[in-house]
Amino acid sequence: MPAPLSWVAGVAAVVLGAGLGELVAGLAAPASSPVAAIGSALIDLAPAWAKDTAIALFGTADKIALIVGIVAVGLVLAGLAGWLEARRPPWGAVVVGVFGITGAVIAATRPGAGALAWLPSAVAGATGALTLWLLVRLLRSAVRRTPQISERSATQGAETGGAAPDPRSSAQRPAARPDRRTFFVWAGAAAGAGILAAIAGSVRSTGSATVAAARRLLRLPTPATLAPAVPSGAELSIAGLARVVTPNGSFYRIDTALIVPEVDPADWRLRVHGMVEQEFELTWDELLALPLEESWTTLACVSNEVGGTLIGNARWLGYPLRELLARANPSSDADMVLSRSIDGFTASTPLEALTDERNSILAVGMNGEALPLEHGFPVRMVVPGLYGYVSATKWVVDLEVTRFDLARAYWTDRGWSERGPIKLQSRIDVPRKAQGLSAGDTVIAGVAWHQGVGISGVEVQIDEGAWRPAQLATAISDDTWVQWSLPWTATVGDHLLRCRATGRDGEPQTSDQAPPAPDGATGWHERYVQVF
Ligand SMILES: Nc1nc2c(c(=O)[nH]1)N[C@H]1C(S)=C(S)[C@@H](COP(=O)(O)O)O[C@H]1N2
Ligand SMILES: [Mo]
Repeated sequence: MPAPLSWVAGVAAVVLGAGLGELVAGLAAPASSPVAAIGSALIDLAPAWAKDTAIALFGTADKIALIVGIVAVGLVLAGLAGWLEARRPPWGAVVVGVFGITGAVIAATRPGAGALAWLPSAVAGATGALTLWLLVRLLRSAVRRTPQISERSATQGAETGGAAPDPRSSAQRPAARPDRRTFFVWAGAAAGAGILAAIAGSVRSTGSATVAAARRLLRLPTPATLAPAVPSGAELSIAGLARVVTPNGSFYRIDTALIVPEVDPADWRLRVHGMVEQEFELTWDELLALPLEESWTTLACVSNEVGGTLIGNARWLGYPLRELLARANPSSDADMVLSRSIDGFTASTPLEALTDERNSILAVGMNGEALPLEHGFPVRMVVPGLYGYVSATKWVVDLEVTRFDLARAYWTDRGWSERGPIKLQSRIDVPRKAQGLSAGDTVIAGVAWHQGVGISGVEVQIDEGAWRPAQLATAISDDTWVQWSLPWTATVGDHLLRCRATGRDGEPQTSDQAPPAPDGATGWHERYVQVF
C-alpha cells in the first residue's frame, strides 16, 4: 500500500476525531477541548526558560504559537498512525485511541475540570480510531484490486497467444481508479466534517459566553474613595510614547490560561483561610457592598526585557486586602498569602505587602469598567511594587494565609525567585525602533518606573557623550510610571541612544545586564537610530 495514502488516512481520521472533540467541548466543557487540555498541560510542564523563550519569540501571541505547534505535531503523529495502521493493523488505530484516553485523563485532572471534562478527548480518540480503521480497510481493498486484474489479463493474454499486456495498460486502470477515488472522497469527507465540527465548536463556545454577557450588564458601584485625577502635566502626548494611562484594550496580557476562565460573578466566592483566627467566605454581592477604593498602579511582568512592553498603568477599583485580612486576623508567625486562581495558578505574596499602607486590593474594576475577562474578571489582585507572578492573581478564588517555608507558588516551583519586587527601570519609546528619522529638531521620550519609590530623574546619553537630564513629566503617584522627554537636534548618521533613571531614594538604575529569570531584567535600554 503506498505510504502517502496511509498518511492521508491518518490525517483525515484524526482531523475528524479532533474536530468532533472541539465540537463536544464547545457544547459541554469549553476548557477541556483536546487541544486546550494538551496545551495547558504543556504550559504547566514547561520549565522557566521556556516561558521567556516563548515570550521572546512570539510576544503576547505565545498562546497562538503554542496551538499552531500542537496542531502541526498532531498532524505529523496522525500521518504516522495512518502509516502504522496500514503496516500493522490495528496498531495505528490503537495509538489514536490511546492518545484520546491520554487527553481525557489530562483534561479530567486539570484544576477546575468539570464532570464532563474527559468527554471531548474520549470522543476524539474513539472517532479517530474507528475512522482510521475504516479508511485503511477501504484503502486496502482499493489498492488490492490492481494486482488481481493484472493476473487475469495475463492469463487472457496467454490464451489468445498474444503478447502479455503491460500491467499499466489503460484496460486495468479504470477498474482501480474508482476505488482510490472512493477512498479520497471518504477521507476528504472525514477531514471536511472534522474542520466544520471544529468551527461549529468554537462558534458555539463563544456564543454561549454568558459570563461575557453578565459582564456587559454589570454596573460597578461608585467608589467610596476616588483615585486622584491624572495631573495635567502627566501626559506629554508625544506620538509613539506610551500613554500614561494604558487603555484596557492595549494592556499587556500574560497568563498560563490557554482558554480564558469564565467565572460568573453570581457563582464567585473567595475563601480566606489558613493561619488565621477567623476563616470566612466572601460572595460577589458582599464584595460590592464594601467601601471600594480606586488607585493608580503600574503593573509589570517579570518576563519584561529591558525596553520591553509587558507593563501597563491603570486605575483600579477594589477593596483593600489589608482590611480583608484584618477580618481574618492572621497568626503572628504567618508571612505569606498564597492566592489561587480558579484555573489552579498560584502566587505567593509577602503578607507584609498586603497589610502595609500600599494600595494592595482585591480588584473588580479597571479604568472605569469591570475587569476585562482576560484581565481576571470578576476579581483579581493588584499589589503595587511586586511583579505580577507573585501578586496579581487573576480569577482569584482563594487566599491561604501561610508561610514561605510551608508552601510554594506556580512560578516559584519552576525556578523563579520566591520574592519579586519590581526593579527600577526606564525605557526609550521614541524615536521608535527602525524609524526613518530626518535630521533636525526632534524629541527623545520614554517612561520610567520604580513602584513604591518613585522616580527622581532620567538621563539620556547620545553616542557615548555626556549624560543629559531629561525632563520628567508629573507622576500620577510613586506607584505609577512617569513619562520623560528630551529635545534633540538629530544630525545625519547613525546614533546610539541610552537612558537610565534614578529612584526617589537616590538609587541609580544599574547598567549590569540581567535576563528576566529568575527575578527581573536589569540594564540600560539602548536604541540605535538612523538619521537621514
Ligand atoms: N490566574 C492567573 N493570574 C495571573 C497569571 C496567571 O498565569 N494566571 N499571571 C500573572 C502574571 S505573570 C502577570 S505579569 C500578571 C499580568 O496581568 P495582566 O494579564 O492583566 O496584564 O498576571 C498575573 N496573574
Ligand atoms: Mo508576569
